[in-house]
Amino acid sequence: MRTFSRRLRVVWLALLLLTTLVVPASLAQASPRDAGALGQVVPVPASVQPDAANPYQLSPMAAVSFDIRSPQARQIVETLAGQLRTATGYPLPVVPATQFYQPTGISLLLGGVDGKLGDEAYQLRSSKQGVVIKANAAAGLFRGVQTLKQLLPAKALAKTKQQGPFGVPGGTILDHPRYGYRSAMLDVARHFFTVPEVESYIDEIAQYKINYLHLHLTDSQGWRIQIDGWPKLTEIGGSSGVGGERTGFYTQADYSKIVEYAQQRFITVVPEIEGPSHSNAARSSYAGLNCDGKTPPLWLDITESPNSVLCLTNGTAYKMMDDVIRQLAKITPGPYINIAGDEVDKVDKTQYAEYVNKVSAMVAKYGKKVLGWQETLSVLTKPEATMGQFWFNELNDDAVIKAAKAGAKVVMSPADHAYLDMKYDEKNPAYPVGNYWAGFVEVQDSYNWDPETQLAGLPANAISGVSAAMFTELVFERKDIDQLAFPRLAAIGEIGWSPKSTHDWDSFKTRLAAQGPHMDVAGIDYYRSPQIPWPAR
Ligand code: TNX
Repeated sequence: MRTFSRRLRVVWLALLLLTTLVVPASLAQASPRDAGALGQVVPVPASVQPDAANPYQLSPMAAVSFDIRSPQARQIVETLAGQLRTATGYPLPVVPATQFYQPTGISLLLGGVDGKLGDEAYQLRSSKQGVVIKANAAAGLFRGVQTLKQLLPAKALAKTKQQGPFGVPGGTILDHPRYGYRSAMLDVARHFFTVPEVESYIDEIAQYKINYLHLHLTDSQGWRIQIDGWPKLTEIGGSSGVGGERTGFYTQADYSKIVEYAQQRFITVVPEIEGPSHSNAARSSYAGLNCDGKTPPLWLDITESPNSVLCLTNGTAYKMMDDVIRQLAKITPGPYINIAGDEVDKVDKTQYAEYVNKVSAMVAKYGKKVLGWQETLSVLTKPEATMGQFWFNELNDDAVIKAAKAGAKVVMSPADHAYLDMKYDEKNPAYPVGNYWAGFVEVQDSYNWDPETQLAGLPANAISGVSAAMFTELVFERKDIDQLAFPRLAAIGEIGWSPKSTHDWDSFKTRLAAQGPHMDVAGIDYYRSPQIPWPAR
């Protein structure tokens, strides 16, 4: 990253002083047309007060400044400045600012936002003098910068030099999330995705204010995280994948790299370990995980394996899970560990309840909170300590509602709206990519639902958020992830972030269309759904 030497900074300050006196007014103005409209943002902000007569135009003299008290704010502006320098060709020095003094340009400051709105809330004020983003914490500054990037013309973020002007519409945005948990789930078990592939997905989801990355690390087709003391889990269990393709695993150092990369984008990683079902890969690795003491062959099919369920009577599975949870807890700074527990028709009911409660206790013992799929909510002895991820109606509705009334939290990811691995329609994406067991899910289907009404009787205050889930049985390449996630992830992101009162398909599709060029410059290979009035390329 470019740093700004002290001498250059002095020269620049002198220049700035000079130009504020002599730059003609015409250079400091953007026409509202160039500036676009405040509020053409996804997710739509909680409140927008346009001041069309007062747009900002990024100038060659602009500085990008950070609250002198916040090293994280500095990191955020360094990244932003780096992204804007390429296309604009402006020097955009990174300099400190205080509440009392901000150099002309873009400033990130702590404070000045109602503390009750939380760490992710921010205020963005844009005027001829500059853009000032304020927040209670660095997380809010980061979210505000995502909004700013959407308000700038896409070309300002291009990877080659562009002609200005680079305008930002004038006015004030005050924004904060509806839900504190807005996740993207990525299944790296069915098909493995490398650290750089996951990192590029993190960059993409961050643009839509997603704040959790849920990694589905194990399943019948593969075990993807190295566990000390259990080397065969990755040697054998990591050597498979659907169709024998995309095999591999993360060392704990790789995993930490992902965690850190996500953290820098204010995204928290939630690791998920499948069990007691979906466990063929583990069973193939260790004989002790099988009640007959024999390892079944690796499972490469897209369907669930006939040998999916761990043996729960000889103690080995619990010994392994204790090691797995302890080690994961150590390398996971976020609060949650996901213990899965889904699709357990073949599991003895008593053994299932014992598994869920024992593994939940391990998670608590190692200082983390329990997340699991909705099935776990049927058998929990401590629902108040748990968050269940809802994925399908009419599975165990009454149990989900009962657990929620007893204090469990619920994350909503209904498959017919929020499963990103579903196809948009019969032809898209083209065969063999994408599933359709929950039906085809066009962009409008992913947008038109509400977490509060998805499951009748679920208390609204039990809902902690939403998750856009990408299972990968039928997702083969990195570009397939883009095609499936975009633009539907933006729809789920908006449902999780924006106030319910702003929910409106016509507004969403117009705002989403305006973001098409931004996705193009970000290199997102999105699906050009015919439902969205995309501008021509
Ligand atoms: C259902 S969602 C599953 C996954 C599959 C997915 C495919 C859930 C808890 N179980 O095992 O991969 O559908 O869309």
